[in-house]
Order: sequence, then structure tokens, then C-alpha cells
Amino acid sequence: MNKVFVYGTLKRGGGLHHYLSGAEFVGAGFLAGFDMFNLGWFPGIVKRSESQDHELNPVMGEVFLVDDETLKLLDEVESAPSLYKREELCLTVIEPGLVSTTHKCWTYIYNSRVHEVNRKYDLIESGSFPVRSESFP
Ligand code: PCA
Repeated sequence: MNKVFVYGTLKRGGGLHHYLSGAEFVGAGFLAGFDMFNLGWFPGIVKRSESQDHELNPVMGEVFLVDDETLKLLDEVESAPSLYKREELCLTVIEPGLVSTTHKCWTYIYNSRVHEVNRKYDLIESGSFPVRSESFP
């Protein structure tokens, strides 16, 4: 099984979450060192340069267990490796019961240079991309 960290439309309540409907939820994920940008109806994350403030919010999302077939399907849905690059990153996961652990998870990183993204798109400072279920409870 593979662990995948999702922070945008693949989250519960998000427009593409149905691709994960059969996947087991592991916990809430927190990824440090990345900035999130609003690219329209979906977000993208890019690595923050070392010199930047580390007090900024982490990227917040959800971690799921997926089989190889589902991971392949997610690559297609996310246009990886062209629009996003799938990378394995270490992040903090808070599991139900408030157990906090570090997990290595597959994550879709936006495939663009930081400065190009900075110029065109809005930074999501909260680190949390709003999905439908959160906007319209
Ligand atoms: N879908 C992927 C990457 C960004 C997006 O909207 C995700 O939810 O993690």
C-alpha cells in the first residue's frame, strides 16, 4: 500500500475526492517548508526557499492509504508528471486518537519555478485550501 498526502481537490469534500472514496483515511497531514498558491479552482504547492520564514503555516491536508492502481489513477487525474510531480516527502500526521507520527507520503508538487508562481497567483497563507464541505457546511 502507498500513503498519499492530499491538500486540495482530493481532500474530503473536494471536487476530485471520489477518486479516493475507497481509500482508507490515515489522518490529518501537516507539511512544513512549502507555500500553497491558488491556481484557480485547485491549488499547488512549491518548495519555500531556505531563507524564508519558518514560522509560516504548514500545508494542511489529509493522508490516505491507496493501492498501486489508485495511485496510477491519481497520476492521470493530476496530470503527473507534467502539471504536478509526485514526490515522497516526510510530514507530520495526526491520527484519530491524536497520535502524532512522521510518515513518508506521496505528494503532488506543482511543477513550476517558485518565482513564476509567485508572480501570477495568490498565496494561500493559511496553508489550508477551502473545499466545498468547509465553505458550505
Ligand atoms: N489535487 C491534489 C494536488 C492539488 C489538487 O487540487 C491534491 O488534492 O493534493
